[in-house]
Amino acid sequence: MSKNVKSVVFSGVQPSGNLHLGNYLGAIKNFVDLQKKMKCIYCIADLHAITISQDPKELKKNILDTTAGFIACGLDFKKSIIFNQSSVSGHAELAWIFNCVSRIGWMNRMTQFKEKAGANKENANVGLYVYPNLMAADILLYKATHVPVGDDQKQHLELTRDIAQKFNNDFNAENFFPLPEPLIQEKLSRVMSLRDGKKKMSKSEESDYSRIDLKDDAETIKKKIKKAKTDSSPIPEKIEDLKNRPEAQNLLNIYSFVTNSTVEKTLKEMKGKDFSKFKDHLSDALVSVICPIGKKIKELESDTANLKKILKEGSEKASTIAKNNLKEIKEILGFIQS
Ligand code: AQP
Repeated sequence: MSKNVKSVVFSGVQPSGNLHLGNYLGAIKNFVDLQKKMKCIYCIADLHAITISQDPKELKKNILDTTAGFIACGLDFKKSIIFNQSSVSGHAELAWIFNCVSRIGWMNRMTQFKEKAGANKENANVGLYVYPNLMAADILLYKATHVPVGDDQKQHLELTRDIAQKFNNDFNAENFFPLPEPLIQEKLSRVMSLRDGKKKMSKSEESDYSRIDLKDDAETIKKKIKKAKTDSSPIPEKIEDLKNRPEAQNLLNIYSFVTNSTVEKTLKEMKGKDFSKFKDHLSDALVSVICPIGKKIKELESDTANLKKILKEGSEKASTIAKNNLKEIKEILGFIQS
């Protein structure tokens, strides 16, 4: 990144259900750390959420709940811009422009579409297919330079860089869009499902027992961890011995991350123990990190007027930046602006 490019952080979370441990450890925790160092813009990605069928009443509630979740996790709406995506029309406008820059071949490589569309691809909505172009628009509308995301979004970030580069080349606009860099948690880039260590923890997974929600109370967390899938072997001594034990690896990763330790140290401490014993330690660690956040979310959710006010103020700030950048983009494209 050239020295005179101003650092801007952008990221978003879909209001497609309750925030969970994966969203927190993989993304939102990083959002909070970054706001101490850089200008940050965080959106509740409601336009992305409708790529999967949503009940309008439920969606409205989820947008406010996600806003409460952001703040409860430590985002400061005075310092960072927090808003919902659909209230800034520039996201949809730039996404259309990028639909005309991006290539079908690029879209066809996106693994998230393949996973989410499943076997019935022909019946998937077009929005789900071009989701990565909207994500590129979200980021580049603010000329963001850094994007904190979980490991699952890495491929979409690479596509964003391709789109930025192609736009700059096609329109002779050297360095107009920065090539944004992903900021991925090194120690824990992907939290896996508690039911299947090969699948990521996800809001839309049917079983509640597959994830820890940030609003889960202590009892629920303990119950979910107790039921979490493991295997019959005890905790090994060496990391190499976790190789074909994805569920064991996942629980040890989570424990090490939330206790600010490393997997090596955890193995030293826990080697030879049964998973049932280890799970008690894991539950205690999770309860101490998650329950205070859940309590705060519930408090914030009770004042919807306040949450709407926060989003309105954020949307106004985001719109000002978006409008200025879109003006430049339209000039580059040759549109007449009245
Ligand atoms: N399991 C995960 N581990 C690490 N990071 C994760 N993220 C999501 N799941 C994990 C990160 O959280 C941010 C917000 O994600 P999102 O809600 O916008 O979309 P998603 O990645 O599709 O998350 P879900 O929970 O799986 O939602 P649904 O089920 O609605 O699709 C992103 O930075 C993501 O990497």
